[in-house]
Amino acid sequence: MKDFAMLLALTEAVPCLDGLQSPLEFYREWVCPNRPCIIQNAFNHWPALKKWTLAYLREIVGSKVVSVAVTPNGYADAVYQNLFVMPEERQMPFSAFLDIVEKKVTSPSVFYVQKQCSNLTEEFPELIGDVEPDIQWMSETLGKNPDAVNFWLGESTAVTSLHKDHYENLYCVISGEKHFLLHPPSDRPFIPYGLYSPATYQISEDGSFQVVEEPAAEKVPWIPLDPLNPDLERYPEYAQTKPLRCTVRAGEMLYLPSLWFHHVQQSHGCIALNYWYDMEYDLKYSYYQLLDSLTKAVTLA
Ligand SMILES: O=C(O)CCC(=O)C(=O)O
Repeated sequence: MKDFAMLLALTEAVPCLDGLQSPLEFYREWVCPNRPCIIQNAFNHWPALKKWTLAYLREIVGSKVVSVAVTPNGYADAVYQNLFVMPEERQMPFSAFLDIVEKKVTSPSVFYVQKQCSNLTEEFPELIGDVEPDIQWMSETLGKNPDAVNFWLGESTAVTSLHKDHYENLYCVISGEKHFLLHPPSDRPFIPYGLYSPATYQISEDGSFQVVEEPAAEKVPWIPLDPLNPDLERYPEYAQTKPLRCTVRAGEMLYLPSLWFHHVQQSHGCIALNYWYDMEYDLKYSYYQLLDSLTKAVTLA
């Protein structure tokens, strides 16, 4: 009899494929069972792999004013002082951002281009020709186009806190590497959530940051736990989990299934793109909702 983890087809490591499968095979082996994998040689044909150096980006989009997430500590969208704190969204020329990444200019703050509003198509349309507006085999696998194509470039101190999304995510690293810490949706009972008032970092004239609360705004459900340094006295249930860790290197693509919890770090100046395809709100989603409700009922009891 297979145990629970086997039934969920989980393994100790994230499996690696050395090339593409047919859409049907990919659907059967990965999307339907909700299993992550790393795919090599999936986008060797993209000119971006050779072209996208910081110097090239400076030449093509350096003069554009873009949105950059700025924080004092590298954590944008994370729980801090019992608030859900979002970054200062600074509008700045991309070249000024690159000066910071290339350490031509020093700043005590942490800068990350990470706006998840399809910023590749919205803010950097000049770069689309070096990649693709969708991943054709995935669009065929899922029968839809991506909702967003996001461009990520930032400092090694920028961290994405543990969270999950309702997207089938194809995460492509163009240069550098990304370090993912993953939990399957079935770990939900062991992952703490709280409801936090939203706030944003705002920089003062003396360069220090203030956390400014938005009192009228709706509270945000978020995970207060840092999986790199979990407070097991406060959240003892988390000790029952076994996170999967993987590094996605330049030229590799991570298939991160919907509802998987992820925490992300990166090498300095890592350039990446991801394609977010909305998940199917099917039985898998309903089961997750059920698990979420049962967890809340037990936690509140
Ligand atoms: O690359 C990152 O920092 C975060 C990526 C992420 O959260 C996502 O792709 O959903």
